[in-house]
Amino acid sequence: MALKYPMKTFYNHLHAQHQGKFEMFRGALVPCYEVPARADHVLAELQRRKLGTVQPPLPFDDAALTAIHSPRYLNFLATAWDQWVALDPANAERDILPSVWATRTFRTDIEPDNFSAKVGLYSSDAGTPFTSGTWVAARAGADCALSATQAVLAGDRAAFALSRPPGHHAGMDFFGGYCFLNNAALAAQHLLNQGKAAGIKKVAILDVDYHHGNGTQAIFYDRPDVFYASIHGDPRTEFPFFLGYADEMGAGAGLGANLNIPLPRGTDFARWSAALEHALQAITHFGADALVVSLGVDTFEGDPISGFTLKSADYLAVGQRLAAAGLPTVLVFEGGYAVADVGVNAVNVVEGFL
Ligand code: FKS
Ligand code: ZN
Repeated sequence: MALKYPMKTFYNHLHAQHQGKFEMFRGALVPCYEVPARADHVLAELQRRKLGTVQPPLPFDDAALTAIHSPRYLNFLATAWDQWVALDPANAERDILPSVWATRTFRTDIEPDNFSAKVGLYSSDAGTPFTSGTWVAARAGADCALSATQAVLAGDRAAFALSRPPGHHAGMDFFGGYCFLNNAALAAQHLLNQGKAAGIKKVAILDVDYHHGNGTQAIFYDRPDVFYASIHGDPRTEFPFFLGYADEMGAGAGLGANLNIPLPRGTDFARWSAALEHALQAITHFGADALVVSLGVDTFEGDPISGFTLKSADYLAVGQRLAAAGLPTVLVFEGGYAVADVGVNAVNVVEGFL
């Protein structure tokens, strides 16, 4: 296949180190949906179609992480597994799952000594197991997002960070929704921090994952230099439930730099692509100099945990429309749980873009 230009994919070669066993669902532990095979399928499909080059990430130092995440949260992530196993050597065979949280009226300025309390302080749900290899995988995933950003800063039209665990539910100081480090936020901030010479002053994040990227929105909510736009399942019925409503438009200096387009379960591509048009027009109006796409393909009709009805061929059109925005673009892989189709769907976006 003829390529107008090659696209670099930065593949997280350590992603399979993060392999949760179970997530809590309606009082039972059920097998995780966010499995290593997801990324394996995307990689295989990229290679099958020979779309660009696949490479491991470059190593970035922790300063790129502290631009988004708090030091005490990063310290927790880096040490959590050792603390867990120190409680009981038998814990080495069990994942960490949160079970207690600092909800309204509780203090969050104190990090308790109790390990379960620490897990609760730094998390938002019991669907996100932390495993022996979670930190190593998430850290390499951040390097993928930063490497793809670096490629775009160096002049590439676009680059793809192919990694898991995903990122858009991770906040400044909490994990949840299968996410630990917010890869899209790291990419956006890196574009701003390193993009001065390239004339990058404003960045847009377009989140097309089925779920609202509550972490990303919250990180940039009061910022005028990062526009966050998201098309997602209505949080009244869909995860993450407590953020992602249409009346969230940003705060303070960031007022007007946040756009949520919640859509009902059952939404088809006609309605979804009208929302995409709306979001991209808002991004153009904002005057973004670069684009980060939170690329989830759980909008697919066959997705087991989502409610939209996009078909595989639709993702080609999505990629074409993203490219037509004409911005330097970092694509960051997020959700998509129809494991057998996730490769075709994600790579259709890449191919459509090219
Ligand atoms: C299923 C409950 C599902 C959690 C859904 C998390 C979605 C994660 C995602 C990401 F992109 F981050 F991976 N609850 N029994 O797709 O948004
Ligand atoms: Zn999702």
